Amino acid sequence: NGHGSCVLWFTGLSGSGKSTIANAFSSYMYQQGINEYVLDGDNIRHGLNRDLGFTDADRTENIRRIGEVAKLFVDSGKVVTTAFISPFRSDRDQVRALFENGEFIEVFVDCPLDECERRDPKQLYAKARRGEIKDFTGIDSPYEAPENPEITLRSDQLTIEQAVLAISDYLRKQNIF
Ligand code: GGZ
Repeated sequence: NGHGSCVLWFTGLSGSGKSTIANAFSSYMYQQGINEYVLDGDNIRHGLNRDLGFTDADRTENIRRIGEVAKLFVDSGKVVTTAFISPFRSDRDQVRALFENGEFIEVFVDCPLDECERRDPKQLYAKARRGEIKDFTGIDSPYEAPENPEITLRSDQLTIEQAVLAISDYLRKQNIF
């Protein structure tokens, strides 16, 4: 299958839709016969990174390791999708530096905090507001939005299908698909 390998690095707040869009795009790629894999909290934070929590230092180490794993997948010829908050710009930029030009595609899942908080599927924002979870991104831990992401998805204004199309359009224009 003659596609290029790359990493689609999703970043955004908890509840912004990163995992939902990443998994929808993964299904789309699978149907196209693309050799792809998704890294997310389920397969990374419960395994390789189970020793890490949510301090700034632990988040930095989480993203560093995920970047290195993503690099291995890209070297093996896959399109790898990652879905982590990755709140710190410098951490994302260090991951970017592991890749060749054009291989690291930052996908900013841009959803206003009040909308993420309104969705609150796991009631984590409510817990953070009550002080039951500390260092929660957007509440008492920072989120540094990307300054020049390759793709921005206003997830509060797009359907999942529109988001999938926006990513596939970008990859086609870059001659990756
Ligand atoms: C942010 C937290 C926290 C804190 C637990 N802050 O919505 P979710 O539940 O399913 O996704 C969030 C996930 C964030 O893990 P990441 O590995 O993506 O974060 S980072 O990139 O910053 O390392 C949320 C849950 O874990 N969660 N505590 N304090 N999100």
